[in-house]
This record gives sequence, structure tokens and C-alpha cells, in this order.
Amino acid sequence: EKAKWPKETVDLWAKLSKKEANDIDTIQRSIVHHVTTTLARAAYNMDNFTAYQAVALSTRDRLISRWNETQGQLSKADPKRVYYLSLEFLLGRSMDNALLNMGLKGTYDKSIEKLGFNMEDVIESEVDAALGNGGLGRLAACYMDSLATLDYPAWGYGLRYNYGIFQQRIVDGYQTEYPDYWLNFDNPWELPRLDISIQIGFGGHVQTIQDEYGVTRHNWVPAQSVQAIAYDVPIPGYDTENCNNIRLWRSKPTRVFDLTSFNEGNYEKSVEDATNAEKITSVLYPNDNTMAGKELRLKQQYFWTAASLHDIVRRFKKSMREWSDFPDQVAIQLNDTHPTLAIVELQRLLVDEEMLNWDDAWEIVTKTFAFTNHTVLPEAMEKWSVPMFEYLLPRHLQIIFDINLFFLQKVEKKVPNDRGLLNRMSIIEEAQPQQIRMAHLAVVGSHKVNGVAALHSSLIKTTIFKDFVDYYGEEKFINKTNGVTPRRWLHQSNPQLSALITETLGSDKWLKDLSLLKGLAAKTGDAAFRKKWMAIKRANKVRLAELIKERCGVEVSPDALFDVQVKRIHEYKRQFMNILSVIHRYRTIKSMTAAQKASVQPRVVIFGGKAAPGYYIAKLVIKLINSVAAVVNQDPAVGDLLKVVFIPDYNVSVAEVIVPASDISQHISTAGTEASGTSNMKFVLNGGLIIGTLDGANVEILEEIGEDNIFIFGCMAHEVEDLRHAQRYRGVPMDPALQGVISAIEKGTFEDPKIFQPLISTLTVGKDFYLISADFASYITANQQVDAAYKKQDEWSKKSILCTAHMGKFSSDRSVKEYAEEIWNIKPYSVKDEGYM
Ligand code: KOT
Repeated sequence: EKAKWPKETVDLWAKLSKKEANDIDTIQRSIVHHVTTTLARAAYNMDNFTAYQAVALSTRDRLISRWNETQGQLSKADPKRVYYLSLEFLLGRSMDNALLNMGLKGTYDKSIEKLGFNMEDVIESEVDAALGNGGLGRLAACYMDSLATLDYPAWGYGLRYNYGIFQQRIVDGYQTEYPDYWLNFDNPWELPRLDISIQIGFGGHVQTIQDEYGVTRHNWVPAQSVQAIAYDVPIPGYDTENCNNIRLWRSKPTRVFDLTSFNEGNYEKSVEDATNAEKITSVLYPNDNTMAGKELRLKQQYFWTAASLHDIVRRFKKSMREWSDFPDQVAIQLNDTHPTLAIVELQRLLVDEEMLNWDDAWEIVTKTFAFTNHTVLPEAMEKWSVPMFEYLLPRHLQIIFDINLFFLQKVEKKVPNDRGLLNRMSIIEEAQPQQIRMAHLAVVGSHKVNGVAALHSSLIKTTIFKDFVDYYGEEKFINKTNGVTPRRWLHQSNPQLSALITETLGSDKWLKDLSLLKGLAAKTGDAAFRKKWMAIKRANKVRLAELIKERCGVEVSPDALFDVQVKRIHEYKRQFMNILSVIHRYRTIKSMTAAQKASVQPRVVIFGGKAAPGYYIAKLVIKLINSVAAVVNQDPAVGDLLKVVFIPDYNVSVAEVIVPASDISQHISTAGTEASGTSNMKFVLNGGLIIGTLDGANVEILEEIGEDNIFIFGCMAHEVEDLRHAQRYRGVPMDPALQGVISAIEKGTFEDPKIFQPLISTLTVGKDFYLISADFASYITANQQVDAAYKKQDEWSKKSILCTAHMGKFSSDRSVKEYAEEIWNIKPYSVKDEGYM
């Protein structure tokens, strides 16, 4: 104990644990030290990867100092914290981000340059942390950046998957999946906390007992248990000493359990149990916006929520407060329904283990939790079959049935004699077998429910949660429009533009107050500024052209219009409609005379994105894109007027190259299907224009940047139902241009047309669920407007500047502040720089 140490020992510790200095000499020494000791390499025998490892370790030392200081000061002050529970954290690379956020990038640049390395090459050696599918996981990462930057006391909780989202390679035009071996080399961005280990039970039975006061108590006796081991990932804020934490859990066999079988001589069983335990955190489910319904996924969800809650409760108990104070110390945000079991687990801990009565416990639970909904797609709604659930979590099932019973009793009291209503609102769906509706459970167990863009938040109130709005009232259902972090998505990914903005605005304050970008609007009339602005865009396009050459083997001109659609491949996102319009463009060019061709705006159409491995139609879309690319790119009649590329293995670090280089990007989901979208924000922030439907956050982007700076087309959300009906029952014919395109595919213009028949079938009149035919004509027109606008480069450059200037709203700082003030009721706590660990 420190208190017992003599003064000289205390002083010695204080002296030696002073933070590292950050001058070039100290940093160079720390890098070389890591090369020669930690990595055991000779300083003269190094490649870029070794340099990366050493720089990463040196950066990590500085991160850990801040992390320690922050967590130490927060433990003492013990303010209310928010816990962000997410099955996905799509962090991407860490080194560049950590150096920029800690203000050390410049010094490290110089330090390693003198050691014979170039920072950009070294950065390229880092593998992405890809523990997420797409928008939902990347949103969690942006929110962690903003929470730390704004000094909010916040922890993320997730799973440490051995394999993140699969690697995509294109073989003969088809997607093939390869495992993501991201942990093959040591991961310097995590701190293993082997001392923090929690037992998690599964299966077994429930004992019912009368306690000494005659009260019925339930005691769950699990049949198996696994260990959860903590791995901590430091998240440094930008321009602050604060450094938050994401705690990721890894599953390990329980030693006790393992040894029982082993000692009984049943070695095979002991090894099998061990393997089954490790399986829980072995792989991220690769489905975006669909529910797989697999037992292992349910195990992941319980393993993660139980470990996290145990940790949160243990931390709360250290403060010796009353249980009723729990919601004043703890806010828990549920990132979609994936962590909804946390609601049930907290109720179980309070009632079964802490002996609170049901109602008091339930009040604590509902005051603690809030729930974010990210999708209205029916195939994404989580439901768990009751028999499977009962087998894994028998006590939790009882609690869910009780929560449902008490809830439906209250509904019945408010609205008597409405069986239909009770059926619709029940947490249990009466199917064969019965199903647990996780979204209903999440709504009932939370005090606030939010959607992720204005349109989406109002849609959920009239569709999936309508009955709940009638019952609870409007105030429980709110909007929190998504945002993105300008640190990664402008400052880091587009350093030249960031520098120009800082120079123009006279300071870099905009990086923490994005509304300041509006100061750029005054510069649209400044021809010299416009020239600089467009030169940076061109440099970014040159860089992307190099990546395309390297990954696709296709040469593209940086003077063409770069047209980008990068996101998960899904029918509702309509990459299919995009490639159909590209075929239309190809056919149009082919039919032109040389004179006509002279006025065509050259375009490079860039696709990227992964399809869920079991999503047949989505994978066919990838094949079609590659087949079209193969024909178009080698057609001398087209030349540079049209190029098509599919960039394989789209991920965060590839996005950092693509986003700053886009002239126009496509956000063209059927209205009402894309909850928000977040890449739309990143593109516009980087001065890229967008073409899109009135869907998700596009609606609010239009509001901010004005209709002159965005290309909107297609039907509106409220028209979708009628259009589908008309198509189905009044046989509205297919759009003629679309018909022409389909005929071209069927004639074999792009490989054997048989391959694409299942795709084409989705457009059959009456079956075109995503309304490609209904929107096709207006889509083609909007694309022509893009071409015409791009030809007027001066006007285009003004639009581009105004796009960036008006994106202030879409910083994740704004989103996070709203959550903190309107849902979590937490306040910033700024760590004091005391210079000691
Ligand atoms: C659903 C189930 C499993 C995995 C992911 C999902 C999911 C992802 N649901 N919604 N999303 C996306 O979330 C983003 C962040 O809010 C939105 O911008 C996007 O529109 C959603 O599709």
C-alpha cells in the first residue's frame, strides 16, 4: 500500500512515472528501443512493417499514459458514465488517428523520416480492425471518438472477435470470402487484462425456493460456464488529455470445468468443451441488416451482455451507494436490439442476486437503458425461438415472460378488451414455435427509443412502434440524427483539404466545432480559392486512380467525373439500379456518332462493398458489375468516356482513400428503407456532391446544403406503398429504357445471360419490391443533370465548397452531445494534466 511507503519511495515513483517527453529525440529513442528490445530486431535490418510495429508501440506507450490518467481520475471523481453496448466497433486503423488526436503526428513524422522511413508507407502497414459490418459498426466508432473528444466519461463494450468481417476477393467476377486474420501479428492497440475474468453461465435449470420471509426466490443453476477475459482498447480524444476505453470480451474455457472432465480421464470432452467455449468470440456474423437466427449468435449476445453488466455493476458497487442511485451513475445505450438481453440480465441480477423486489428493480432497469433502432427492414428484426432460448437461458425466459405479463396487464388496463392490440404489442409472437420479439423487449425496457435520422425516426413511430407510441406517448420516441467524426473523415483522410480549411478560417477550431465550416461559404466568389479547392480534389483523384490501377488493373483518367457507390451490397440500396443505368449509358454511347461522342462527359463508375456470404442475389449483383466492367473497359468505341470498376475488399482504410476523391456519390435506396446512411455525410463533408433519393439523412443533407447542390430523384417514402400496389394489381408496365437494358443483358452482351436470370427476375412486373422500374426514368434524368452540371467546372467548384461549408450539423460531436443531454444526462469531465501516470 502506497500509504505505508516512506516518503522517498513515494517520491521516487512520482519522479519515474512522469509522462514521457514528446520531443523528437525522446521519440526516436523510444522507437529504436522498441525495435531492438520489444521486437528483437537489428536496427539496420528493417522493413516498413517493423517500422510500423515500433512506431505503434511507441504511440501505444503514450496512449496508455493518458488512458491510465483518465481512468484513475474518473475512478476518484466517479461521475455518471455512459456505457455504449455494441456488437460492432468498426475502428479501422489506429496509429494515424491516435497520433493526430494526441497532437503528435508532426513530431512522429519528423522522427521517423530521420530514421529512414516515410510516414505514409509506415501507416499502410497497419491492418484494419474490422469488427463490424458497415454503418452500424462505424457509427459506434465515430461516437467513441466524439465521446472522448468532448470529455464525456464513456466506455464501449463489445466482443473481441478473432476474425472480423471477411476479406473479399474477386475471382472470375464473383465474390469469394477469406478469413480476416487480423490478430496474426500482435495487436498493439489492445491491453489484455488477464486479471479481469468473469464466469458466464449457460443452460441448466432454475431452482425455486422460499426464503426466510416466505418470499419466492429463483436461483439459476447453469449447466456450463465460460470465462470472459477483458481486452481494453484506448480511445484518445482529439485535443484533450481524456482517453476513454472500449472493453472487448474474449471467451475462454473455465479452468474448473475444463479440469473436471480432464481429471476424470475424459480428455476428448475436455478439449471439446474448451473449443466450444472459445468458439463464442471467434467470428463476427457477416450479415448487415439481416438476422441469422443462429444459436451461436444468441450465445455471443448473452456472453457479451452478461460480462458487461457484471463489470458495470461491480464498478457501481465500489461506490457504496443505494441501488436506487444506479440510474444516476449509469446510463446504458443499446446499439440496436443486439444487446437487449442486458435488460433481462440486470433485472435478474437485481431480483435474484441482490434481492430487490420486482417493481423497484424494474424501475431501475427502465431508467438505465435507452435503445437506438437502426432499421425498419423486416428481415433485420431480431426474433429468438422460445425453445432454443429456454435451453440456453431458462431463467431469462421466465423473466421475459414476467416482463411481458406485467406489461400486457398495463396495456389491457389502459385499453380494455382489445385482443388484437395485445397480440400486436406482446413481446412474445404466437407462432410455431413462439418467438421473442427483441425490439418490443427493448422498447418496453428502455426510457427512450431513438431513430437515426429525422425521416426514419418519424417512420418508426407510424409503423413498427405505432402501438407503443399510442401507449407510452410521443416523448419516449425521439430522433438523434447520425453524425461522423470530422477528425477521421476529413482531417486524417484529406489532410490537404483540412490544411486549406484551417488556413482559410484562420484556425483549426472547426475540428471541434464543425459549424464553423460555414465560414467557407464566403469564398465561393474567390477564383484563386476555388482553384486550390479543385486542385486538392484532383490530387485525391490521382491517388484513387493509383489504387484502382493497383487493385483492379484498370487505368482511369483523373479528369473524368468520378462517380462512386461504396457500401454493403443489398437489394434495398439498389446497386443493381446503378449498374443497369451504366448499361444504359454504355448503350447510349455506342449508338452515338463521333460528333455526338465529343460532347459526352467522361465518367468513371466506381463500386465497392461486401455481400453477406449467404446473400445470393447480392452476390449476383457483384458478378454483373464485374461482367459489365469487363466488356465496357475494353470497348474501343467507348474509350475513356466510360470506365467501370469494382474495388475489392472495401473497408475503412480504403474508404479513407475513396471518400476524398469522389465528385459524385450514389445514395439511392428506395425511399423509406435506408435508416440514415453515414457515408453520404462523409462524401459531402469532403466536397463531393451526391445523387440520391429522399431517404434517410439525405433529406436533412438537402435541407442544409440546398437543392442547387444535390441531385434528388425518385419517389418519396409515403408513395412507396401505393406504387407497389399499383405495380402488383394494376400491372404498370416496365420502364421502356429499363426494358431495353434488360434485353441487352438477355441477348448476352455481358457473358452468358443465364447467369443473371435470377437477378432479372426480381424486376418482373409486380415483383419489383425496391421499385427500380418506377424510379428508373428519373434516375437517368438526374444522372444527365450531373453530367451537365459537371461540365460547368466553375459552378461545380462553388457547389463543392458550399457542400463542405454546410455540413456542420453532421458531426458526430453534435449527435453525441444530444444523446448526452437528452438521453443519458451525463456531463463532461475533463482530465487534469498532472504530468504523472
Ligand atoms: C442490423 C442487423 C445486423 C447488423 C447490422 C444491422 C444494421 C445496420 N441495421 N441498420 N444498420 C445501418 O445503421 C447505420 C447507422 O445508424 C445507418 O446509417 C444505416 O442506414 C443502417 O442500415
